[in-house]
Amino acid sequence: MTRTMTAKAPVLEIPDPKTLAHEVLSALKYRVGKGTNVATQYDWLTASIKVVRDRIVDHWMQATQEAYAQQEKRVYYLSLEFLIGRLMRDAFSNLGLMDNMREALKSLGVDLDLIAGLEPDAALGNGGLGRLAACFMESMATVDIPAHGYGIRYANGMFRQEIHDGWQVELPETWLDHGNPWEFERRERAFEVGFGGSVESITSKDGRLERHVWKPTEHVQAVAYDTPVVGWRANRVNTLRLWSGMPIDPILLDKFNAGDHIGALAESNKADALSRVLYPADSHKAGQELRLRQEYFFSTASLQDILQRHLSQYGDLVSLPDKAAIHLNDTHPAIAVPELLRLLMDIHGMDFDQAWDITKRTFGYTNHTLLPEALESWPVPLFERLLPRHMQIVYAINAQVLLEARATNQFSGEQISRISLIQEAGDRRVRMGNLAFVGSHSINGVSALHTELMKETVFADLHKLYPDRINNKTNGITPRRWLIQCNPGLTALTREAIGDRFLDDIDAIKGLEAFAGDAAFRDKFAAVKRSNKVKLANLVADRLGIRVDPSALFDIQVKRIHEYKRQLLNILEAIALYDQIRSHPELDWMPRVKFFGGKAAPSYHNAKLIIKLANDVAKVINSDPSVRGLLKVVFVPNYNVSLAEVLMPAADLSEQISTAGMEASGTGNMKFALNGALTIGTLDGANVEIKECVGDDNIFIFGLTTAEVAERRSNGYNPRAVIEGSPELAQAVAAVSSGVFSPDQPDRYRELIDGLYNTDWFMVAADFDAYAAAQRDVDAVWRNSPDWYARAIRNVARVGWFSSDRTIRQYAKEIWNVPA
Ligand code: 26V
Repeated sequence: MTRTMTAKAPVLEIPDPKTLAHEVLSALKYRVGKGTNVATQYDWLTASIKVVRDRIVDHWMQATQEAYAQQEKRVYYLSLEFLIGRLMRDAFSNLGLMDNMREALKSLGVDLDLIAGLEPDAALGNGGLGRLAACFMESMATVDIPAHGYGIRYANGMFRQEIHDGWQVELPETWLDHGNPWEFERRERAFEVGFGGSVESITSKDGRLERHVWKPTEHVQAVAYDTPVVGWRANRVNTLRLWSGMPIDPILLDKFNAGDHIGALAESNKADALSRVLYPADSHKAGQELRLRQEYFFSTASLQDILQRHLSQYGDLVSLPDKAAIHLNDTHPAIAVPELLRLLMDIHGMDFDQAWDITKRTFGYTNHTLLPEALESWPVPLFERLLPRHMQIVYAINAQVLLEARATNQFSGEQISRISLIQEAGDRRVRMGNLAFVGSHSINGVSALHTELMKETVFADLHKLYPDRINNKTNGITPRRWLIQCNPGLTALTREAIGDRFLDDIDAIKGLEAFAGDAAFRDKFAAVKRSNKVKLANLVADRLGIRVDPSALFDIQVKRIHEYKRQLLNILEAIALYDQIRSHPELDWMPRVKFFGGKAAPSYHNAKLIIKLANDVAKVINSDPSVRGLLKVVFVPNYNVSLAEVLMPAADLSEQISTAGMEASGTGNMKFALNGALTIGTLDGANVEIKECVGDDNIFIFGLTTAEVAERRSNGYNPRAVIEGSPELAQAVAAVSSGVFSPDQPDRYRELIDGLYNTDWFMVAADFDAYAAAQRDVDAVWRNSPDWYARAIRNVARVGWFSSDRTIRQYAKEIWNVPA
């Protein structure tokens, strides 16, 4: 049956403020158990969420029943990270309740913005990969795809960052302290998860091998917690199902009774550890056993759930690929490939060939990084000890793949060894990227450039063997959170100019283009930008005591701190500019504030040093009277989704300056542009496509291309000579190395400086002059304010294509084979 014939979700009915106020009061009384006289702000928050959640539930059940009745194919998105942030505004806005709810709360003496600010940020992700999963969940609901997200309900998400004396300090994040009013605990939806043990082979009477039985020695259970995900105008409500680890026997009574009180709790602690904490390093493979346990824990629970749902509806598993598309968000759930084979063969009695065919037709896999240090692989001995049956299955898959490779007669021995799922050089390891690749019918990159590089580098040999599997799906962002909600001023102005169609179809934002030449509109646009900058300036004044001028150019680089993202290049340019301002006070400098924000992996030494440098440089520049306020540097602590919602609308300039070839896509670049910032960036990741959309005149591109980076690296790049040949850079580097910014410890940055002089793998020196020149071009355009805003408006008008609705429709059509 086609979708057009299905009954639609209930018509979106918008209750008046009086009704809502009544519902909030009732929720406060009956759900929170408080009266208005004793209610805390948190209680009001909980009551408000309960009211909106109740409304969501009607749409949710309808969508679920509809998917069942229509036998629709479902999408299952497996991801170890969902960086969803706060949900209340999202829900109010998507249900069209924002204005009436604000008024309802006001009538009760409650400030919506105040309680919204108390909602904890669900920080169940590191950065780009996790936030993409959150945007995808919202877009799948919006474009009406029946989908479930599967992940882990970490008790402690991404750590909270504080800056003490310029250094990053990590504190535990405890988002569940006040409970989680959004979720539904499903104790009955629990699956057993085993680890360790051995494999028994069952043979028939005539000696034929019949099946394998895995006998794990450890058992825990995964319990489901469901959070509804509301699409725009509540088109559809989908489910984010997060697993929590629980012991099967909370207390081992025999041990307890024997007096071993600690031993009695051992199982409970082990189960608890599985969903305790999110690994905070997104640039280095974790290597710890607990991480592999987490990966298996959530993969098997999700697959058991999917198979159970499918079996109860269709009665067999042969039809699985027709009714379920399971997507692997990076290799973190790649263990699901041998796990599905195990379930199909060992539990449901299929033979390898049939199970392998079903597996490949069911899975799709997205690669999010080419950095060799981030590609997952697990030591064979660890894999074998924890998952002995999966090890056997990996060998069986490998035998099959290598047979296919050899049969083509196209591969040398070296190529065959690169195709193998087992890395033999050094210690033997299971390559999770290769496993995800061979077990999927589609492997996609996240920008055009990244996808081409995948074909040429990590997956070159597998691409030759299976040439029709790699495809591109350029990332996107949800315009609901990243425009409509976070930038109400620009949304209102856009509605006034071009009407409401862009709210439902972001392509219609193209209509703004016509206003780039309209002086009155440009003034209004500038006024919106200014008020967003005032909001950021106030936040910085409140939290850091730093005063910044909202009429200065707001230049922002916010993202994880990593050498390849080159925050160091930006800091060195700030130092060079500082030097210029002091040595040429007679010149007419354009006032600028450089904002930095981002977390460093706790074990990433150089990244932490870069944070300290940014703070040291800020301290010196901000307190030097000879700068006359023309340059300020601000490091905003604890960058997260909620802060991004303040930063993106306030930016004039978006810094996207990674070494070409190293940033898979970037999504912050898209958020900034949609909010009217101009980009200064390299030809890396999705910047390439942003440039194509906005046009060369509306973006500042500089620096080496991917091919030039490779060429410089292979032709004996000499950073020392480059530094010595650039007076500005040499001066900036000398200032850092002589302790200008660290008088208390002049050699603090020696490692960073030595790295620059001796290796400079990330080509900071090679790109410095081009970057500094591009920054002076920025100043020149900024000086001519009408021209600047015309370009900013063109950015907004031309980046509708980077909506995650577009991305999701492409996945639906080209990978999942579901209507959208
Ligand atoms: C790796 C690991 C290794 C083990 C510890 C935990 C952990 C967590 C994440 C990762 C992989 C991170 C890859 C990643 O975040 N890639 C980013 O994906 C974005 C969405 O596609 C993309 O925009 C960014 O350019 C890319 O860096």
